[in-house]
Amino acid sequence: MRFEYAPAPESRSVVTLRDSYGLFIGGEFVAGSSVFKTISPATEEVLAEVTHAGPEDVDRAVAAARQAYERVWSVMPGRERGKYLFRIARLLQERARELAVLETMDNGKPIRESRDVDIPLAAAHFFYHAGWADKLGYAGFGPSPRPLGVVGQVIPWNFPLLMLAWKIAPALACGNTVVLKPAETTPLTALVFAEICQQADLPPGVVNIVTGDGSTGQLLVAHPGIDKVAFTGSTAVGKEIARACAVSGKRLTLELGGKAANVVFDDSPVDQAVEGIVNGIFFNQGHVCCAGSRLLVQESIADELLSALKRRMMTLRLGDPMDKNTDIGAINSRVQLDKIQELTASGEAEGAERWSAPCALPDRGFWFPPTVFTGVSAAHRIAQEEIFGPVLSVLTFRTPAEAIEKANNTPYGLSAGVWTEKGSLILWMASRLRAGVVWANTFNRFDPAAPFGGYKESGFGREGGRHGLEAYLDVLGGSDV
Ligand code: TAP
Repeated sequence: MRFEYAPAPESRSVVTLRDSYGLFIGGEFVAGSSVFKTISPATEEVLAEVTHAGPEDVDRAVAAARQAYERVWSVMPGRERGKYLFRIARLLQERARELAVLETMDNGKPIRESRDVDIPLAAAHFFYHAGWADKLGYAGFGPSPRPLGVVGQVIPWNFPLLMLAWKIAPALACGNTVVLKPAETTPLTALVFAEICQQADLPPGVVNIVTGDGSTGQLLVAHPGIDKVAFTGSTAVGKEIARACAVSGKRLTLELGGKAANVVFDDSPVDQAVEGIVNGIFFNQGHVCCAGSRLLVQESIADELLSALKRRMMTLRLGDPMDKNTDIGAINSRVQLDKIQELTASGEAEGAERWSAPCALPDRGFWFPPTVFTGVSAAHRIAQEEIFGPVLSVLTFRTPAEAIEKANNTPYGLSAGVWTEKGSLILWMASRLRAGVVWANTFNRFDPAAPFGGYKESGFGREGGRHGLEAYLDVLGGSDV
């Protein structure tokens, strides 16, 4: 049954947008070489003008980070660093509503998700890593692991503030300073985060934010003053960065794409599995690296499960991301929409059957309806390539062994899901799935204490948990932090 809801738009009044934003270097907002505009993908309205950092700007930011590293941050006792991180975490909570609204305006994701997932998890990452700052000697990397130095961090647009938190919180907790480049289409919450660093009295230069496009990212990762690069984004760009870092001796972690299998066995409760499938692929419009974009369903329940899934998809509300009833928001950019359209057209051309939930798409902005492809074979592009949109490819299997073979038949290895009531089958599957995270009877669960990362073309290194600290420590070092 479909309930009609009156619109319940969240107010934008909590956000004060500036007309233009500078770069955040050495604790201050400074002008840069040129500017670009950031728009709302739901309405195409211009939100603000943002500075494009060129070579001199990146030089300045790296120099500020180096100075802060040598004079202040690397010599500060861990318990003092921890206080700053706790302060940032509390400020993120205090400004949570403003950050959630701004994230939804700039990214297009439903306010329910930015309010209930992105911002609380970003604060949780700072709380979690604040706790580690004075306990690094007990993390299992020797009695006094040392920081690495200045870290260059480049993040994507799908979880702008959350990805920033995943990068900055562990780096700072371990005693490193950072220069971070947010994605071109979603710079605004990173710039409010810069204000939060000022509010927290973070020593100048410990965090520097340089906005810009891929060329700014390229300048940052290639900069000789950077000791470590941390990147989240596409596998194509990740490979380019890996090549650049290989000859420079910089430390590197890469969190790249995925094509996760969500495997549903015939003994799983169908309604619960349907919720997990919907959450797995339609959360954040499917702009999720670990999205459950390939549904592997046991043949004997395929018809029943697909009917239930389509019924559920017909209840999903697509539209204004600021409306608290909205389930599916806007696609983040025209470029991403084009990519989704191109890949879904290839699915039809290669013989798969497309079904989209009937829903009216708004006239302005970038939109794509929740879509399922059946009759998909492992060779189809929609079974192999990351679509990064609200599109599910369905394949069937008969035995657990066949499920494993199909699930692992991908160049990626970031995440997977298993749905069955048999605990032994969950363990059997989890030990054979080549994926960094395996969820059982749930999907898309995140916790700062749980390490996250991939195999194969999904990258290397872990973020979160004790394992995530290793990426920001010289584990062979000797003196105190
Ligand atoms: P990318 O094009 O790879 O962009 C990621 C970031 O890198 C952006 O800030 C981008 O800047 C910058 N960049 C682009 N070219 C660069 C270069 N040559 N050198 C250095 N930096 C460069 O990916 P995207 O389109 O933003 O994000 C979607 C992809 O990211 C998907 O494939 C998704 O799977 C992956 N992703 C993975 C994860 C994890 S945790 N594994 C998480 C989120 C997303 P501009 O935005 O200015 O172009």
